[in-house]
Amino acid sequence: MKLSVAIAGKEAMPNAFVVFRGVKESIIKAHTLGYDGVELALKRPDEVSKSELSQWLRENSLEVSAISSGQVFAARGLHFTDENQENRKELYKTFCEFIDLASDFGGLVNIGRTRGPIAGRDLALVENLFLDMAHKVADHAEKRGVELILEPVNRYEIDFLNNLDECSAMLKKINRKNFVMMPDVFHMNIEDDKIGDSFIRNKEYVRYVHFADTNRHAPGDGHMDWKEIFESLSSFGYDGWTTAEILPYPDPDTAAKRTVEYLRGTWGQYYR
Ligand code: LER
Ligand code: MN
Repeated sequence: MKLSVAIAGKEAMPNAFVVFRGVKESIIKAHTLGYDGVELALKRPDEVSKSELSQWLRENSLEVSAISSGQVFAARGLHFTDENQENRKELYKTFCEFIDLASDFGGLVNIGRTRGPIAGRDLALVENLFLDMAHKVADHAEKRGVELILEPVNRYEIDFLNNLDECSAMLKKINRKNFVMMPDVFHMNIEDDKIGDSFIRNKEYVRYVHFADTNRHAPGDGHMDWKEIFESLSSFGYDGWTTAEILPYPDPDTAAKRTVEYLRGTWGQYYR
């Protein structure tokens, strides 16, 4: 498995779930601390220059693990299940540009809270709005060789697609090769039955994983059953990214350092 950390630009909202801010500084820190990659949480596709990003990654022997889109929802209010046509156009344009960026960096674009809420509407209507946009972005992603990773998110953040089973059912309906899943163990701890069983039941779609402890602090700082997580993931040969998407507690440097020490230390056998 490979280890990554969630980062954002300097202008990211205070509530962005990232450890470091400022893309260049974050890349240097991630490399110094011993990460293999960074996940870029972007509000807008033009927040980073492609040439600078390549240079910083090259200088620090780091990869982009994925582009994440939570800030598109949190900061700009755009989402897949919006009925407003102007907003849908803006969301589609943003996703196409994220996909273009991912075709050079990492090849994966996340859909977390950007799926949008049900918000009291008829579920069939919401699903149709979601499926319509899902196919449009999947068409563009297919041309660019990019995969879309749908993330189950807990009920306190959004009321649509909360656990892995619900997400798999949606992915079956979408039925596109490049539409897969990004489980986040923080959300799974709230929504799924047994984390290990749920990973195994839904293994065909598991493409990328977010790591945090039960309190959303660094792995090892809560009461998550990491043995169950590593054993279930490795039981089906998962060898992809594990990205720390944690609160910067007690401060960003300590949280990022503790993550590396715990995962590469206690669970080092999975990171070779
Ligand atoms: C939000 O809680 C989260 O986990 C993000 O990765 C998705 O927007
Ligand atoms: Mn997440």
